[in-house]
This record gives sequence, C-alpha cells and structure tokens, in this order.
Amino acid sequence: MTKRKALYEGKAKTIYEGPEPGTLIQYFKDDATAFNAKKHAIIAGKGVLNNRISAHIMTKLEELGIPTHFIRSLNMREQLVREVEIVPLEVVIRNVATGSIVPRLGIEEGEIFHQPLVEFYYKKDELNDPIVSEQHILAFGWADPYELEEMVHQALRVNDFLTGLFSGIGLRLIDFKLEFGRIWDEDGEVYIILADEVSPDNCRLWDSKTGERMDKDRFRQDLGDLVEGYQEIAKRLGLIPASGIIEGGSVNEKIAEQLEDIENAQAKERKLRAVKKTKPGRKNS
Ligand code: ADP
Ligand code: AIR
Ligand code: ASP
Repeated sequence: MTKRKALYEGKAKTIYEGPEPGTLIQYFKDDATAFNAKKHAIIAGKGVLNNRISAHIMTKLEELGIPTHFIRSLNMREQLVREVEIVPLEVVIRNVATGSIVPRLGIEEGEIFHQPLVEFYYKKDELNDPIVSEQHILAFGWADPYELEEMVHQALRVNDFLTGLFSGIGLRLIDFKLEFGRIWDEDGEVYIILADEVSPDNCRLWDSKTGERMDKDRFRQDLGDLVEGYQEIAKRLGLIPASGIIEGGSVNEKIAEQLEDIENAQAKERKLRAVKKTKPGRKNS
C-alpha cells in the first residue's frame, strides 16, 4: 500500500491527502466518542457502516440537486471527497425535542415542533461547541448572509428528504447535524456544499413503532449495542445483507469489501451551484 499523508486525525474519521489536488480521503474509524470525547470506545463495524450509509445518503442528496463533497467510495472504510474550507458551524435541525435542547429550554422530551428548528453551534472543541445565533455568525464573520441563507435552505431540504426516506423504512428522523464547506471556482465564485458525513453518528433515528433508539444515543446513554442499531438502519436501507457484516465480534471483510462500489455507478460529474452574490429577491420590499 502506498504511504499517504494524514492531514487531520478527528474523533471519528482520519482525513488523508487525496490522489489529486482539491480532493481528500475520509477514513471512517471504529472510534465512538461522546461528550466531547470524554466517553470513548472502539466499536467494530461502526466505521464501515457509517461510510456505507453516508455514501448512500450523499448520493441521494446529489440526485436531488443538493451539492455535496462526496465523489465516490474507495473501499469499505474510505471515500473520496472534495476538499473544502469547512464553515466552523454545526447546523442542527430538530423536528422533535430530545438531547441538549430538553434541559436547555425545560421542554418535554418527545415534543413535536410546529416547524423544523434550525440551530447553529460554533465548531470549537475547546469551548464544547457552544450554541450561537445568526448574529454571532455574521458579527464574527464565520459566514456571510448569503452563505448562511444557503446553508439553512439546504439543511431544510435535507430534512424534508431524509424525513421521507427514513419514514419509508419505519424510522422517525428526530434531529441531525450537518457541516458545510466552501469551494471556489476559477472565477473566484464561492460555492457552499454539504461536507463531513450523514450517518447515525449525527442523526437521531427512532423506530416508528417501538420508539427504540437506533442511533449514537445507544452509546451516549448506554441504551444498547451501537452496531446492532446501525446495522438495522443499513439493512432497512438495503445497503447490507440481512445477515449483517459482523461475525464473531469483528467485521466480515469479505462481505464488507463488496459493499463499496454499489453506488459508484451513479457517481458522476457533480453539478455545482454558486451562492448568489446579489441580494436575494425575497428580501426586497
Ligand atoms: P472531529 O473533527 O469533530 O473530531 P471527525 O472525526 O468526523 O470530527 O473528523 C472529520 C473532520 O474533517 C471534521 O473536522 C470535519 O469538519 C472535516 N471535514 C469533513 N469533510 C471535509 C472536507 N470535504 N474537506 C475538509 N474537511 C472536511
Ligand atoms: N450532533 C451534534 N454534535 C455532534 C453531533 N453528532 C448531532 C446529534 C444530534 C443533533 O446533532 O447527533 O442528532 C443534536 O444534538 P444535541 O446533543 O445538541 O441534542
Ligand atoms: N461526537 C461528539 C463528541 O465526541 C459529540 C457527540 O456526538 O455526542 O463529543
């Protein structure tokens, strides 16, 4: 194997230099962390499942015209992506009350919101990713008004699409977190595209019938075996065989390696959309 340069060692992924300028390789690790990495475990199969699930969802989002960093899967743990300048924000969409918002606002767990709630958190581990307002984002220059509008617009489109996708396989999309990044074209025009991953690490998914938690809350709150939940999601999405990918506590590599190219047939020239540089029409009086 050729020696590649690791550019960034994250909590759940390692980022390697890509084969061409402007590309990166995302390696999905088996590490699970919570509470800003105060809780940590290695869970066999998590990386393979998140790689597969995220590749599938990013491909579907591209089909809807939502630009993403995903180029193609490389193997069971790695995907090729476009290198972006990450906007230092976590964009969280909530449909139902759970997690950090419950104690923060003293609301009832399970309350359904009148409309999807969009929240922003400043991506800064040292500060435990504090919640911020649009005014903070603009005042500190983390994004400009057009970028902000674009991120909210795309995040709500992702919410609509994923709510339907998961509802079709008996899962409720409770909330999720997205990260966006910037890329520039030759004319210096900036594009906002969806980056990072969309997986049960950053989406809360409850079984529609039983309410069972299928996502990373299994690990955060010790609710059950994490990989079992992730496998169930992948099975319902038709991404892995009904027998699963784990055998005797470790990944069956023969099965897992075959998962990689299922979606690559669909990987095609990505269409990009520029963020508008003129005042959005709907803001005009
Ligand atoms: P963390 O940094 O929170 O530990 P991860 O372990 O998931 O998170 O590491 C992946 C890192 O790569 C994140 O910091 C994320 O913002 C960044 N990233 C995701 N996609 C891209 C991309 N296309 N280009 C550059 N950086 C990216
Ligand atoms: N999230 C936030 N930071 C990291 C992640 N993964 C995701 C959670 C949840 C949503 O954002 O997975 O789906 C809201 O999290 P919380 O903890 O603020 O309730
Ligand atoms: N991944 C983050 C952490 O390690 C947050 C979380 O998912 O709970 O703290």
